[in-house]
Amino acid sequence: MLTHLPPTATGAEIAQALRRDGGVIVDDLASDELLDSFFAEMAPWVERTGVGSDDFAGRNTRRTGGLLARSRTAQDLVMHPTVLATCDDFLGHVTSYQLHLTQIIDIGPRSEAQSIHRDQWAFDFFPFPTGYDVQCNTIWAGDDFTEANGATRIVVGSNHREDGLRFGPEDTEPAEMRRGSVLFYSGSVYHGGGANTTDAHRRAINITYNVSFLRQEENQYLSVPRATAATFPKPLQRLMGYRMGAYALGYIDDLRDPLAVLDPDVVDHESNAFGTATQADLAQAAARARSAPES
Ligand SMILES: O=C(O)CCC(=O)C(=O)O
Ligand SMILES: [Fe+2]
Repeated sequence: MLTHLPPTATGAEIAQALRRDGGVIVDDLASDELLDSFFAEMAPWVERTGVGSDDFAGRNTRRTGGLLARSRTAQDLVMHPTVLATCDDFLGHVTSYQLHLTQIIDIGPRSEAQSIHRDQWAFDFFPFPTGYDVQCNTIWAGDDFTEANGATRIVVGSNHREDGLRFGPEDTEPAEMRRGSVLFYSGSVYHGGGANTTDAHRRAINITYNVSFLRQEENQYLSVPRATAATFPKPLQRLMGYRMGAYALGYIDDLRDPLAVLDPDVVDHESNAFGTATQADLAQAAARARSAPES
């Protein structure tokens, strides 16, 4: 059974449930007002989005991305303190994490279920060790999620299973939740969008985060015009990927911090472990990564 936690749950509590089950619901974390203004800002973009071109994307499902470029309110979801506290804990075994993708998933009336998968298969099916998580994902319910309208289906606990498995709907549980609640799920848990057997749309907001040493699924540097990104708060710019991943990943020209392209006054770059790391620090980091698994 999927656990439900109250909106007051801490990042540590959410991450603990996530490590155990691969998915957990936090109820009522976003207000109706926030969601109303988000969907109003996004409406023109959703309207002109076409349906998916294959079964996985959903032939009756519209996926509208670029949320940060298109909606001011999206920042409140992307940077929600409870979400970031959960990512801080769940991905605490790496130097930094980043925004992976932002997307409204609107499953149209009378849609087939999506096949059950792991989101981390996006990384060219690399078989990450069981227990070594590279993603912390959210699906916000933009409408009440019910089994009938296509609530995301989860194979609870499958984050501990081997890679490459196939599951049917009978192995899954629907993440039923009210509008404004959010499903946290790992990149390693088997899941999929449910079949929508109703005449209404099922809207979700999928916002995911991944370790900075892997590539982003939605390219934030190109999805959000640079002039727009330059107006964002620094922590959001960092989260979008204007930062070094680990010691040297993503620097510009003369080893400069990539944030300098948005703000020429930035000269410092975030300190990160390896510049000054001793052998003992490195051994400790390696041990942390190895023990992240089932701890
Ligand atoms: O729409 C959903 O509920 C889940 C979608 C999903 O898992 C995906 O597209 O990777
Ligand atoms: Fe997925």
